[in-house]
Amino acid sequence: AAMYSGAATGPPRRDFISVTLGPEEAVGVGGYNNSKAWRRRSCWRKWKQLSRLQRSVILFLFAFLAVCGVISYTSMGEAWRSITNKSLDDQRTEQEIPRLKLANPAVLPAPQKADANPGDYPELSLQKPPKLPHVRRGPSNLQIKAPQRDMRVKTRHDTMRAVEELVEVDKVEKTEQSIISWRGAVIEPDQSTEPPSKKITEPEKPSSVEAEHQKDPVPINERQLAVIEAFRHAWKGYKDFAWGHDELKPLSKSYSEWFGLGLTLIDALDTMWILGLKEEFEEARKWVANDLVFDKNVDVNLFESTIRILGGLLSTYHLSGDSLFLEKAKDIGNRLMPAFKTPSKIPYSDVNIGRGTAHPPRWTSDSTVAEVTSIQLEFRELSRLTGDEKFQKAVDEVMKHVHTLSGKNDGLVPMFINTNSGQFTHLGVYTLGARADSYYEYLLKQWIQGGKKENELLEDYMKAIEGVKKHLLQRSEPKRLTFVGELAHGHFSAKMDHLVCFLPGTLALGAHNGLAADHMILAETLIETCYQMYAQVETGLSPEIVHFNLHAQKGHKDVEIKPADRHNLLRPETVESLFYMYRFTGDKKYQDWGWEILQNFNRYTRVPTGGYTSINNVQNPSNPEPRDKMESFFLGETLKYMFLLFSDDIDLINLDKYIFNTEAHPLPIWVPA
Ligand code: DMJ
Repeated sequence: AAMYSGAATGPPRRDFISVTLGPEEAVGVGGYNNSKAWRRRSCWRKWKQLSRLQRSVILFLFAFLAVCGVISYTSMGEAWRSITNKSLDDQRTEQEIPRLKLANPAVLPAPQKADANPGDYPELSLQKPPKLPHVRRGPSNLQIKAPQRDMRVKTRHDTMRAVEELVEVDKVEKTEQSIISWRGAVIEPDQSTEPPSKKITEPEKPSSVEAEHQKDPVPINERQLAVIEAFRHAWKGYKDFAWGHDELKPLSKSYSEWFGLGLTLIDALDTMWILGLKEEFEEARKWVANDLVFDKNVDVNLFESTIRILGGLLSTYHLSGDSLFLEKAKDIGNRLMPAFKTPSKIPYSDVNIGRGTAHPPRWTSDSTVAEVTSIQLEFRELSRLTGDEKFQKAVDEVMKHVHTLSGKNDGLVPMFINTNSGQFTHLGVYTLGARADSYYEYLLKQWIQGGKKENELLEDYMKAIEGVKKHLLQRSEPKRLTFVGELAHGHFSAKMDHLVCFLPGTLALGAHNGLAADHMILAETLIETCYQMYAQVETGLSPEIVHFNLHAQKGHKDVEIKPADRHNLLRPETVESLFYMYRFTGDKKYQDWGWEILQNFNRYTRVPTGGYTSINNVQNPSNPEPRDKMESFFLGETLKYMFLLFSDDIDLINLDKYIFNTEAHPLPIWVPA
């Protein structure tokens, strides 16, 4: 800036100093010359033009300013330092907080989720949400917020302390973060995915399930929203008319009791968690905490209560981290143990969980093969979690025994086993349907659960699939659909239960885990058949049992239905297999097929006042004859698999980390891939 510019007012007077500091001023006096030499010469000339007095005054002023500068430097230094530190701290604090927030969801898993505070919860949305820190999926009371931290510091000492704290916080938060797994499934140390023997002594070892990379939540799509709507509708019926009872009777607006243990509620717990139904989960949790009592003089079926209750509680424990569910699981697990006190150690079908006594059905001392061989995933997991080997021992013994039994046909097992002799009975009938189905499923799944080490299980599974190929596969007319029939004393029957439709999913799971590639080809063929069991029927819903036409007949489809078999119980098996097929192939046709099925459930089984009902006649769209019962597996399995089928998030129950029990309750794989 010019202290004075007299260019327009005549010749400059000597009393004034003119200092040219920039090009603008030079331009103002005619032409731009900003060379260093010119400027140096100009300053020197002006200095020489000053009087002696003027020069002395200026020199004095410079000297005075220099002294003042030195004096003030010492006292201002401290102030400067503190200001500088503070502003650095503030900068760091502002940057660090968001960084910490991003690195850590500010929602940390709590050891005792029951006491935790409500936290954030993902909104159901069709839009891609803004990038947010990972938020645990699931009810918020099972989450606790990270404490608020005042990062501002006043002194240097405080600054250092704050830096140390930040490092500590970062460390703690990284540790805490490492125990959050997919979408909020929290694995506590005692949930770690180590086999039983290791778990007991090394509870602190985090599993790779826990260390899973946190990803942005995948938004929920329209079809998933439709599943949520269906679930809510079903839940409304259950809540209004059957709360705390086993099954809803939606038409008579009442309930039925099987074990008197709130079966639907327990079966649905992890579905609510996966669907993100916070309020419903909360309410159900309260019922489990306050009203679920196993000390009851009641006979329960060992298999059904294991897969639905024990399985449901264990998976809910894993997903939520809430120890309430583990406590309840231990309780029911212990109460089921008397079933194994038999001469052969093959368990009885029924147990009185209040009295601690067990017995076979009144008319026989046989148990069903599928029942005694499809309780293993749950009891083994209970041993791993509790450190009490007795559960696993009991069920492993059954498998070992069945492995050695004669009476199999190329790996295919009969349907009954005697609890006294331990031998198969009613020999000669082989099916993949009722009474044998999940034996095959659990061979593969136990092998996967245990880290693919138990060779006898794999051997039995592979043999059995060869047996299926050799004895039970046939093709129908006119569409040449490959189906799984039955063998009775050497005679092939073209009968296939809807239950058999678990098989494509299981075969695909095996192929995914490295088993023969032709298992996948068979899975693709069979799931098409299962879909046709829906598509070829008037309501678009499958009957309980179909018979396939082996010979082409004019006007006949592949699928024939007998009057006694034309009911539909809202079963899950086809949707279950569609889910596996979609996960492993990414072929959208499987989603489309599932979508058709959901729409048909809505069309023919939905009860306006709440709930869904089984129907008696899938062949009559104008009157499907509602049966007035909603099975617990509709909420436990069918809707859960629908939701997962429509999801494109492979981490929403990652199949390399979780294994579903036969009631669709996911349990951790002990040595995940
Ligand atoms: C469920 O309880 C289980 O899926 C079981 O394995 C078979 N039956 C029902 C569903 O159909």
